[in-house]
Amino acid sequence: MTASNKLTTISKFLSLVLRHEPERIGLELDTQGWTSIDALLQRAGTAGKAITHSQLNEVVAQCTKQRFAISEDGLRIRANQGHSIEVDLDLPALEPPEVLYHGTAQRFLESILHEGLQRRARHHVHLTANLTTATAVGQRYGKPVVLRVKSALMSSQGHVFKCSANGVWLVDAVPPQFLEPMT
Ligand code: HQG
Repeated sequence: MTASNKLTTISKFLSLVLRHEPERIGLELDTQGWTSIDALLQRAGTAGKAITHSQLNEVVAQCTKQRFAISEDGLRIRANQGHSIEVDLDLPALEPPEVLYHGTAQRFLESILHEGLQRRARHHVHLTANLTTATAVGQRYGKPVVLRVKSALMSSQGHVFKCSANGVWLVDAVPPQFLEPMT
């Protein structure tokens, strides 16, 4: 395995245990999603997925999406967003830009325009201020389509927006009247 493949494998493993299934390796996250780095490395080793401290630091530092954060004291780690398990990231509500984007697959479009955007397995609907990012996100599920979200209007009508440490905009749902497919 190349060094970069190895880091991708570790990154996926970290996403799994820090966002979705910490119990898979007997790990506990606190209410804000943090866990001890020592415990994580030790449990990963026991589970046959040995990770060194420097590999962990490299994954955190090199992740283009900055998926993970290390605490100021350097002892703990958490995922910045994307959880399916219950965590309180304790993010402040923030005024969104006028417009945000959501990338999805063409085949979901009809349902989305009917029901609005729903959070599905995650805690929030994920939006981005960056059109290129939205297209890349949509591509994961098929032929991509990007929806324009009237975020400032939503906010003025009481919808609460938060922004994760890695710049992903989070909202509970987007009703269809705030959505506009881009052509
Ligand atoms: C779709 C990646 C039909 C929604 C990215 C999406 C992101 C509906 C899928 C992060 C629907 C859920 C999240 C409706 C929503 N009818 N389909 N009413 N409402 N959907 O993966 O936003 O690599 O849970 O459009 O960068 O695609 O994990 O959400 O296609 O920030 O770090 O249901 O994942 O980051 O899929 O992606 P997901 P997402 P990471």
